[in-house]
Amino acid sequence: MSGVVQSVTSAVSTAMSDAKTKDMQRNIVDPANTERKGQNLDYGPYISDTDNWLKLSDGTNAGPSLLEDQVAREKIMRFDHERIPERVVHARGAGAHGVFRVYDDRASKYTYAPVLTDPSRETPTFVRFSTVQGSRGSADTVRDVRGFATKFYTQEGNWDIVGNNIPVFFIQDAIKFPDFVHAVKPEPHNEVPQGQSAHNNFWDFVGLQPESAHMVMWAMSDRAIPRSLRTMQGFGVNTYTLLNAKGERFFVKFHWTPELGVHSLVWDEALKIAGQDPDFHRKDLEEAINNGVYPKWKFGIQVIPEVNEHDFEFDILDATKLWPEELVPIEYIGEMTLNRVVDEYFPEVEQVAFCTSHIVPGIGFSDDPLLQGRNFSYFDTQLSRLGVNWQELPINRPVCPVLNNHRDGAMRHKITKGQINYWPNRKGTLPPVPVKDGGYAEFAQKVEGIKQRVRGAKFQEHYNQAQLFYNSLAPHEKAHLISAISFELSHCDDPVVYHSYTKILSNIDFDLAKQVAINVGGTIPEAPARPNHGKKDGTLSQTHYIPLEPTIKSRRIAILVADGFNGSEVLAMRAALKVGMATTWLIGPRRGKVYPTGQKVGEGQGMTADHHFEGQRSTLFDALIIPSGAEHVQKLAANGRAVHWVREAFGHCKLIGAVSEAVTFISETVSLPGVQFQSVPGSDSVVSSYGVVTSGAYDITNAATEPFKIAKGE
Ligand code: HDD
Repeated sequence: MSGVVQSVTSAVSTAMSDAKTKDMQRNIVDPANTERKGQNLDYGPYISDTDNWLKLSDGTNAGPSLLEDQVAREKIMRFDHERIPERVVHARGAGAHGVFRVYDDRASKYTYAPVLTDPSRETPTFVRFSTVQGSRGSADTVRDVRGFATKFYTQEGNWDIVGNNIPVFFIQDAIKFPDFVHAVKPEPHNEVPQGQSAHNNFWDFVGLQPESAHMVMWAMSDRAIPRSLRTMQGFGVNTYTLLNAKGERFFVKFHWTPELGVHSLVWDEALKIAGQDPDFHRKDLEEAINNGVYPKWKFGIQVIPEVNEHDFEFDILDATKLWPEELVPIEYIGEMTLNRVVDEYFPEVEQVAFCTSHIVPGIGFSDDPLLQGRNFSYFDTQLSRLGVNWQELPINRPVCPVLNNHRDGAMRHKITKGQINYWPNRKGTLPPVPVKDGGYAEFAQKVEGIKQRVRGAKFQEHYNQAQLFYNSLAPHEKAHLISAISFELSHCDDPVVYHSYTKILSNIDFDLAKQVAINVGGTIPEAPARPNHGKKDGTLSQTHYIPLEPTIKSRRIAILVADGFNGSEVLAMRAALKVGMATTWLIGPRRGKVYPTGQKVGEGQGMTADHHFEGQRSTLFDALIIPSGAEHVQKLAANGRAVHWVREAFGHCKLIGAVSEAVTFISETVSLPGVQFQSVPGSDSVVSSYGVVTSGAYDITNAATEPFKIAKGE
């Protein structure tokens, strides 16, 4: 097998991080940079009029339109066919380009795949994030699992990790997928609901399918309402294998851990944003990349040598189970940075097609029954979405040359020269490549068994890890989870459903089951269906994933003003926050000019408010600052929407900064429940509880170099 390593790595040239960018450029058209004088028809000629259908007219009366008008017919025909079938799941998505690099060659003890072992390589990647249930036009912030699909354009071909932001799945065997998806998707008789699982059929299904209990806990946790696509973990979910140069095989799970930590919205925010800005997540991704705050994830692997496959109380090939980190630690071997937004949505994000079966030498499958079925399904679904030649589309084609004897089919782009399109042939054209020269090597796995429809013995246990997850949550996370299940079950109007789900919950935690049953009017269990084992794993709570260095990078900070605010203070704050790579947004009584102290309204230079109080709500920001200025504070206090802005931000646990007169505005007018203000002896500062940071005066002298300090609480 060492020959394989040598030949594979020797084929590796220097870093090719821009290989995919260059490849895509072959298809990029830039209307701002063309020698063409203007619009032309698809077959070439210029169009002289694109607004009037050719008619038989005397100039006064319109007259009949003529079918001979190729300009009109081409325009309408192209429009009629703009849509392709949307993905049956994960229809709504956002994507970006990036690069992947390993830190060193430490993974070579597990694999000979250069993408995972060669630190001199920078592999181009494309990531598509998605929600699962809703259709293409649904909102971004709905409660749902998020897809996290990564395409690595390696020099050996494309490798896809088609993962989620949750490490486990609803079902164990792929044959159940159509049932699960039918149950979660809008109900067939009325196509309700859109973008959520809060309906009878979903809860009916999961109530009768206990293997989904673990995943349901995750889906009802804060993981399913992420603050940003950039602050989610990613998981390959399925068990793959790695093959090393000695021919040894290892089971592996893939992990993405975000640099900025794992953060979620609160449910009330998620609900409101779904209406206020349904594109919140895709815009956030674009905004961060355009501002140079490139989303970054560490890439980790959990590895189990083949000989240890059966050492665990769960089956390591069961996708409803995770591998607890205390048993199998994550080894971080590399990182991915997303650094380029797409040029055009449809050809890139809509046409990208992932396949779990797309792996490169050094990586293999396992007998994970969910993965085995997925390998068929993705490859198959692309045929109905994109047609047989989908792998030739710019976003899907590999950066390495592709040559074989596949031919023809609808929309074939490639033109292959020569007389030969079969093997073997008299000229020896395009022979298969032996393993020693880099050909893909399947692992020589010994298999024996009886043909039968079964699942492994350990696949029968469904609750241990659901308990582990629930036990590991922080108290506020548990409270959120209980509210989430209660919200969903409250939307079900068939009592059978909430009775059956309460039973499932009493297998996980008695108090959880009782609380939910009380909330939704379910049957309150008298005794737990099984004892809670009480074990915990700190890595399962998202509070475990905070950034190593506290940072305000990419945070959206609203500065709330009315006319008569302290202008130099605002300028200084903005400069300081910019140093910290946060973005600031001036929110005023109207969009456009607002006037600081010393300038008359309607006169003077003013400053530009980015939005007015109604136009953007507190939900769309991470923190809020109210500068000083007696007049502006008086006006804010008289404006119900401005007062609501602050109350709502407080209710969503946002940090609130207030300076001088604004402190009184907060303490007296807004009167936040539970917030106590106390003067600091010997200074003009006032401190308060619950993340409200106030100051007697803001020192603007060093502001440009010293970021405004926004501390959590005091
Ligand atoms: Fe799937 C899309 C993730 C199980 C069948 N899936 C899809 C996407 C993601 C996942 C992220 C969107 C890809 C994109 O952005 O284009 N799916 C998962 C995960 C699973 C999983 C993490 C469990 C480990 N999926 C799964 C099963 C089946 C499918 C068991 C079928 C047997 N999934 C599909 C699909 C989709 C898809 C129908 C729709 C569009 C597509 O594939 O390209 O084939």
